[in-house]
Amino acid sequence: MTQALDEIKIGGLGASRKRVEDDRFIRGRGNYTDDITLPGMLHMEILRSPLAHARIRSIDASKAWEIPGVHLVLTGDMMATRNLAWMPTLSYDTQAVLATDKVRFQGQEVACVIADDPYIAKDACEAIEIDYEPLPVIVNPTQAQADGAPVIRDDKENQPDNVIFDWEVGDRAGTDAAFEQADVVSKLKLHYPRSHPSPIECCGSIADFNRATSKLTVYMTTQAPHIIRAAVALVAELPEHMIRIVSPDIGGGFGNKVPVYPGYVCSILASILLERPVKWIEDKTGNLISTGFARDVYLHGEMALRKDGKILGVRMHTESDHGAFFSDAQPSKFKIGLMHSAFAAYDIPAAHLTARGTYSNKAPGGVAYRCSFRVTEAMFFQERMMQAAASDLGMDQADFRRMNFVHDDDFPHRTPFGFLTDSGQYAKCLDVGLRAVGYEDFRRKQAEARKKGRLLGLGISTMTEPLGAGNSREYDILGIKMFDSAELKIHMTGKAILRTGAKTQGQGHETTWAQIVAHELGLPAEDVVVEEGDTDTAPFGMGTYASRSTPVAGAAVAMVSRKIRAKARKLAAHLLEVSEEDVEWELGRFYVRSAPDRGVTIQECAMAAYSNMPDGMEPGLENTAYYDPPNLTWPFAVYIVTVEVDPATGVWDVLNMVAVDDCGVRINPMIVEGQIMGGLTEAYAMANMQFITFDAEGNCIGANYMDYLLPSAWETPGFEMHSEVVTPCPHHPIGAKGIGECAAVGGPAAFVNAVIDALDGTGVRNIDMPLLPDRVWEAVTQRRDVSGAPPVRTD
Ligand code: MCN
Ligand code: CUN
Repeated sequence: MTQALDEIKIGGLGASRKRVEDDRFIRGRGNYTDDITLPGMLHMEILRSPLAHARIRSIDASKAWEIPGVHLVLTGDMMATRNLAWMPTLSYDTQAVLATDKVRFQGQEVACVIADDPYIAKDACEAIEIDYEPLPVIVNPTQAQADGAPVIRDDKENQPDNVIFDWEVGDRAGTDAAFEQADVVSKLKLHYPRSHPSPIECCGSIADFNRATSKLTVYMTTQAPHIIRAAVALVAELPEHMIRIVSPDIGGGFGNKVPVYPGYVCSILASILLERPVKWIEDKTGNLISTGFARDVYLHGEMALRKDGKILGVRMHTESDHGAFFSDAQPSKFKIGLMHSAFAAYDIPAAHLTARGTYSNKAPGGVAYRCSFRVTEAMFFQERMMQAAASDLGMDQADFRRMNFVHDDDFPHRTPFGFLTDSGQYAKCLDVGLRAVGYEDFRRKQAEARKKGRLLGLGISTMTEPLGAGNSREYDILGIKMFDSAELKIHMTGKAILRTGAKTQGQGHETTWAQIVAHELGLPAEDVVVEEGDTDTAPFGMGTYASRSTPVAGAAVAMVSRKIRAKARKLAAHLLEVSEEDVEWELGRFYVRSAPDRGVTIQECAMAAYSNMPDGMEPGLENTAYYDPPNLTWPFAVYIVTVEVDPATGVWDVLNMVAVDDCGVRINPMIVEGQIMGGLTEAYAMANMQFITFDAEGNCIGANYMDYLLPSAWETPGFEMHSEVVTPCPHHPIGAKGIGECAAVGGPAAFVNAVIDALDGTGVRNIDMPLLPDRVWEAVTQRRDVSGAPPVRTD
């Protein structure tokens, strides 16, 4: 007699519901920061340093002030009078807002002009005269640590050199012992180039300080509005309740919109000084040259192996180039983020990581670009190392991985560096991938092709990613613990509004959160509107990055729905005139256990909450949940690529790419596939074409889309995605794990492994990314490794 709803029909868990936000995006009706115009609004432009390292002898802004339409010129000295010339970074360093003493990278913010329109402001920037005294430039960790190297951060006490940190983790003695027992030691040196998230929308803000109300409203491109509110309150010493941060629609974040940038700070100060709204919209070069870089890491590794293929131990050393300020955006206490999540999927008795970070005359880097805080580097290193080790042992790539995988019944598993993974079916994922790509068959074809001089290759990569920062015990941002929140209000007609502390930048939260509510309450997803990003209305949360939204805010959505259901049950008992214990739940409806025909819908309960509640019950049907996850979620994936390399040109083509992702229960399979496709595209770009480098003077090569290549649909290969392996997260209320970054994390090694596999027998062990044709050609023809960042031509 039950009348259970069809969950897929109401857009619940597992429905490939079309993205509701796309209705406005594809009609050009989105509301991005630059779409917002306020009465009396002024425009700000930033003057950036042309030099990578120079002392500022003087700044003369008098000509800029004289230009009609200019309202304010901000310089470092003026910022200093308000104690705002420098700001704290998320990694407990300081960063210049506007340079006072020196410029430390090309593109650094030196002055700002606020004018009637952006063109006047830009012209006025050019009228500012600055006398620079050039200083020697450092563009990599080797130069940073050379004898007599200039000290970049001479502004800091106790900073005699350019080393930011020396950090280690793991078991040094145990690892040494493992290497003593090894039959084979496999070694590899890698470089992960500097890259940039490069979202379509650049960064920007509109600060609006209203003297009459004392309220500061800032519309801005931030992935974490509440953190910004807290930072403004603490740094600018404004009362927190008088600050409202609004993230409107965001045109892609990918990590670029996590940090606090000087432009935000300057527009806020300008608005306070001028008592007018001030808009700053970064241009593309400003975005590429100064914000949110990722990677830039040198990796050295060694693996201790038994000759039967068992891994006994791993040593890793990383040299990371952080640019002029250590502003890694990450919430752990670990200096090199979650780099030591490496090898979490493999059962390895001992591991040891040493990490050194150095300053250079480059823009601050270390932002996590589609990566849970350097997991991209960790997984790249892991899977390149796995391939090298299997080759050194003469073992099959797949067999070697399978024999070292953590087993399905071995969870929770303590990784060699101390994380606790939650669940997974690693061998099964691998088998699905191998079958899909036709592994045995391909190996045969490869051998035949080789006889004819054709170079085919197959690359395997696996990845497991710690997603969901925090829990609050281990993760915090400047002392604010990591958790998240959801607030659900059911209106009397059974329609609802849901707000969370996360902030979508294209991931589709407006669609998927409603699906969780539908699953928990049986309300049609279309009856639930989702709102995020306004600190005056959304519950406090830590924002969206590290694919933490589903693991944390998504869990809060389930929990708040359950609180609502608990109250609705009391209302149902009242309406049905039975005791609460006699009431049963099925999707969307409570009924009397002994008489299943007698029931009330969740909508009827909602109406009763406002019109017919039992005596003594608080009216209304709304609640808030804060969720502190017990652990990170650990999705797993296998990516397998086949390629053909043209030895005459070094060009390589992807023949096939198979992705097997296990992110636990999928809320919206179509959105999950979109996330994977996007991540694989970025992975392909990184492996194939993308890098940012610097010449000896510190000039940024990659500050425009002629140099920094984005793959279009034309060059991006097709991807075959598999979803048949589902290992629910044991500690998440609906069993979901994060997915937003997995493919970008695990993908690059699959492409590189495939090209290196194609060169098997040539003695080439490594070509560093990007695998540009000239680098591959050089490796093939010279039969040698091609390492480091691509050289810069200065002719
Ligand atoms: N999802 C799902 N089932 C799961 C897991 C996720 O249906 N088991 C859905 C979620 O409901 C959400 C999407 O997939 O709609 C991504 O969820 P999640 O993995 O929780 O990641 P976040 O929402 O926290 O997004 C952050 C992540 C990060 S850190 C980067 S970087 C990145 C990424 O998302 N930036 C993106 N994907 C992006 N996609 C777009 N379009 N734009 C960005 O800026
Ligand atoms: Cu890792 S880039 Mo995302 O965390 O915003």
